[in-house]
Amino acid sequence: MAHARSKKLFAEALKLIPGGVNSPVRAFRAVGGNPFFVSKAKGAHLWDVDGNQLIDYVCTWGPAILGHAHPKIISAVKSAAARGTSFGIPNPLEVTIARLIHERVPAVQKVRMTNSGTEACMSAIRLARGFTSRDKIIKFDGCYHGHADSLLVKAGSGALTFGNPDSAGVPADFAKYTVVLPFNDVDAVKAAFAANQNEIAAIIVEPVPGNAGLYLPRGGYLEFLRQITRKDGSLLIFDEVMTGFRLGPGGAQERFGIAPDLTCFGKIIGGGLPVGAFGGRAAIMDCLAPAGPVYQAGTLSGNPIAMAAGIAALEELNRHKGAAYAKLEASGAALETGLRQAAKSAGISVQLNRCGSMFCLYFTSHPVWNLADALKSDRARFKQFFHGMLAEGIYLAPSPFEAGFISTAHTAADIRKTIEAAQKVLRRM
Ligand code: HOZ
Repeated sequence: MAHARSKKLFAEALKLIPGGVNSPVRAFRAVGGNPFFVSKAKGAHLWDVDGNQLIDYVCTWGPAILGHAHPKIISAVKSAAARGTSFGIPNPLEVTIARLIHERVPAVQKVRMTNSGTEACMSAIRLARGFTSRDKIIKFDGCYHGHADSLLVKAGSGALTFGNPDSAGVPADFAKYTVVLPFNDVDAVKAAFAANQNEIAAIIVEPVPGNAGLYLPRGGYLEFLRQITRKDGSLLIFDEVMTGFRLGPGGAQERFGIAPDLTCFGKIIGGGLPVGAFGGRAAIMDCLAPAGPVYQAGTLSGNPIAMAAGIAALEELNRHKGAAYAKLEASGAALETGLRQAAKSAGISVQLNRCGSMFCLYFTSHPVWNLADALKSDRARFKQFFHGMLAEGIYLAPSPFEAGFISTAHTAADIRKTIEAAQKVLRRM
């Protein structure tokens, strides 16, 4: 594969942009080498500036669930843009998207749009604190809820990959209100509530954590979080930035049958444009300004182009009575089976964790249920696998601590090609 153009662009980017990228994991530091620069994307495929074509399992870190440049989204964006790019005063599309979200996720009675998942989680935390008049929050190690100060404590994603799960620049006085616990550990949560009685404003959790690879909640764990928060008078916040509208029309909360008090969204609801949202019980949401005392705002929040893209994505996903989700599930299952078999026949121990169209391949013989398990996986092997797959035209997330995403545009042939590439690469390892 030729890489000269990407290499040249990255050298220039390094002079002008910190680390050469606008979001850390894109720099390939977890796997070594230079990132490639994309010139266009269509369906399940990317083309880099050197003309290489890749099957894409990053899907812009989740939003491209319908594949890249979906015609319905492109046409919605074009016609919205022709009517104006931003108004700073309500537009009808904000009401449409709020209704669509509420219809698919009934626990979200009211919703406020933001510009990113980070903003959504940051604002949901402030709201939980304002509503409960309590300061502390519980989060789980390896979970990543964006880069707001109180959430960058034992965080996943790039923070974990680059060895700074506790970021510099976060005052200890802010971090002290964040109680960090291992995921899937019931006793740790019970002990934290016992030690902080009437002090916990909320638990924030990715119901299926996807920022330290991917691991699933053990049976009954999410139910337990629901019960203990309800009993204590604290709130349960689901960060569904990745899982929302992906693990089913109603996200992880529908899949696992849990109604959280607040939910954070991002990624898919913007159809590939910068959008986040948080919503939940009306009584809580009405504490937000201007209805209540908790302040939150944004010039570009509810932006008409972003709303049009999000509406098109949500409507398209729900056409044909759930066929999109059935296809995502089938593609996920086929990829899972193929990758497992490829590893087995190469004699390599792996854990293939999958939930619907999200997956992760850890190089370890031990099951992965939390961050400590994930950290025991073999990162050198992952690097080898990543680069081997890239050379075969398959783009996986450039870190052992990120989830892979499948879109409805991935065909059976794409999945087959991916499995064949994995067979070849794993045999050589
Ligand atoms: N936080 C995102 C992955 N979990 C990465 C976003 C990006 O680098 O584009």
